[in-house]
Amino acid sequence: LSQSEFIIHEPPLVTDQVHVMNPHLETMKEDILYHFNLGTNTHNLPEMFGDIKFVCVGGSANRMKSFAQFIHQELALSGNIDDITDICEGTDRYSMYKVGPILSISHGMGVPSISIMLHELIKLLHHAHCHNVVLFRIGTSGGVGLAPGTVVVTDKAVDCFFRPQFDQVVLGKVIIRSTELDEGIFKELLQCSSELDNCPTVIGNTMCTHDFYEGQGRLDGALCSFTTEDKMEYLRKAYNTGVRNIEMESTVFAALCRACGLKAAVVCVTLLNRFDGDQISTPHDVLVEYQQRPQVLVAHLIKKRLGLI
Ligand code: R2B
Ligand code: URA
Repeated sequence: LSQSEFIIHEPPLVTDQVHVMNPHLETMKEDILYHFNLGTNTHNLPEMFGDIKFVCVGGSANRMKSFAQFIHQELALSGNIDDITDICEGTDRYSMYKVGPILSISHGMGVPSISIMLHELIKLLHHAHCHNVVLFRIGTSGGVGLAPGTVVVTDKAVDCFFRPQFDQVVLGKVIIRSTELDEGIFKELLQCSSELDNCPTVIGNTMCTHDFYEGQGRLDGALCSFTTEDKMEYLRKAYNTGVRNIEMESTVFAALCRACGLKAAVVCVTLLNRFDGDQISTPHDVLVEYQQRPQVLVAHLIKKRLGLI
């Protein structure tokens, strides 16, 4: 590609507003958020979502339901956790739960899936006139040189070449967007982790790939074109540039939030140390406990921000 095919996208300054960066939206009489089964003419979005201050997203629908139930208990809200229902039950693409000022949404696996969800989520927050919203991705990852169960709070989300950018092809041209995250929030999360038992946490770079197997240098996929030594060399290179975990959504999450002026953080637990293997062979109950760690950490920050502790 020639230089002229690269466009560097500059984001707005972070303010308390949600910036949808699309002039065409203003001319539309109705906006249908198809994958949420919500729309501006069929739902009163300001009434349904106007008070949202925190949005937590994660891959699995069940985990995001558990998070909604967990945060309901943590905030000691009235009502029964069994009454927390899926706002997107009209579609099985994503699940969405609202608990007080918190929205919990699933995004599926990989960049295309979370990207579709984020476009509709950011428009939803805009249509609902939300302000001062913070987004968290709470997820799982493969660790690079860390004990399994360590929580990584992302400093920079990097691509598979260790660059802090997300490349989007638009009309045959590559748009490059920065994936830098809010330093204030990741430092606040690290402080929160020091106030918790059983939540070992580090700040590090998170590498986002477009595949779980070959794309993450695994030797156990249906295809593999490299040696064990090639894998180890790539992981060592990643480690030396500051990468501490690998997952599949952080770059587009960071880039879209930043481009729309939203503060965001990525908090992922490591399920294994990739220097020691590729298969996830940890017992199920241990994995369940690991996956609660990002939830506990983010819940702690939310409770502090709401003045509950
Ligand atoms: C972490 O875990 C999933 C793959 O197992 C993927 O969504 C990710 O980012
Ligand atoms: N999720 C990933 O993307 N990679 C891992 O190794 C584990 C979870």
